[in-house]
Amino acid sequence: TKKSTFEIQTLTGWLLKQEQAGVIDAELTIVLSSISMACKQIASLVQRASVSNLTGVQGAVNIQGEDQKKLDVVSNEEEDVPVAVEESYSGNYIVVFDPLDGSSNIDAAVSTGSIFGIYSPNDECLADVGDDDSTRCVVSVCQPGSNLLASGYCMYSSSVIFVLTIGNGVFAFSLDPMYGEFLLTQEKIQIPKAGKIYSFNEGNYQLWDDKLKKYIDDLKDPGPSGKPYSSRYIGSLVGDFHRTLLYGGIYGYPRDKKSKNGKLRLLYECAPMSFIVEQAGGKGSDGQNRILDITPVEIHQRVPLYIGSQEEVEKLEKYLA
Ligand code: P6P
Repeated sequence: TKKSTFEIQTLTGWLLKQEQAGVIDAELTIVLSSISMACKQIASLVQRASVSNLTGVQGAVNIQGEDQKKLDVVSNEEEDVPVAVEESYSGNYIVVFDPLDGSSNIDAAVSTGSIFGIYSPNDECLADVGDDDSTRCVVSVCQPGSNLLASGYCMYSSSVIFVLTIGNGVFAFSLDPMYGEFLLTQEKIQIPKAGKIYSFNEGNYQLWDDKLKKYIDDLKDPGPSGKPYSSRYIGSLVGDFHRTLLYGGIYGYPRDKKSKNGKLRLLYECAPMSFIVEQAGGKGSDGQNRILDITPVEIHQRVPLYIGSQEEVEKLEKYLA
């Protein structure tokens, strides 16, 4: 039966319910509300990019030497967001985030997304993060993804969808532009145990190791059913992951001869997505190890990522063993 508007829960209402139930505390409620507000602002910027001349490159490059899009810079406003500094850190939570993942898609209006993860501070300092930040010790993110208290993403696509887990299942909230509110649209999402969709950038095929090539070749074998796997790849982790979460299958960004640890970042891409997928009954692996068991030793550490339906990830792991 169709719910009346009054029954439909807003994200704000849902968070307050979780707080009343003692699942999260007031501070985490505020942190999550702030993140959802930031995502609404990024959604507005992304959807108006072409008309507000915010497409194209900013002209600078990021810490990895990649061209920064204008929207990368705007979405990641750091001036007014103090980097947590050990001596003055006072909050109880650390937020790691990728403000606009897949931003190379912006100019073609293809899905992009923001990814975040929330930890309690660890008592260790990760490391000096570089000369210009030598006075700052980035407060403890050197902990495995299994310590995540919450993680989520906001996908900017044909609709704007905020997907969140606080450790009791995966929930999706769709932005209703009429109210400017995220409304609960899916509860306790479960990823299909298997799915015949694989999402890899096969342009790198020649750079992959032979075991992986064999895996991909076998997915294309029609087999007794006469139906091979389908390939779907939009070059945006959030969009490719969201489709995998709902339809099943596997997304992979392998290591290759060019990039010995693959391309994706453990801390603010692979671990948050792996927390979500495990909460939905799926798996996140680097090909051998559970992503959530890996402790980062460097903030921008890359790891290979294979994530999706349990049976599909386990099948991949067998090929790579
Ligand atoms: P490639 C976007 O740059 C990103 O970080 C992910 O969102 C996406 O899945 C991947 O890289 C695309 O990388 O090498 O296939 O263009």
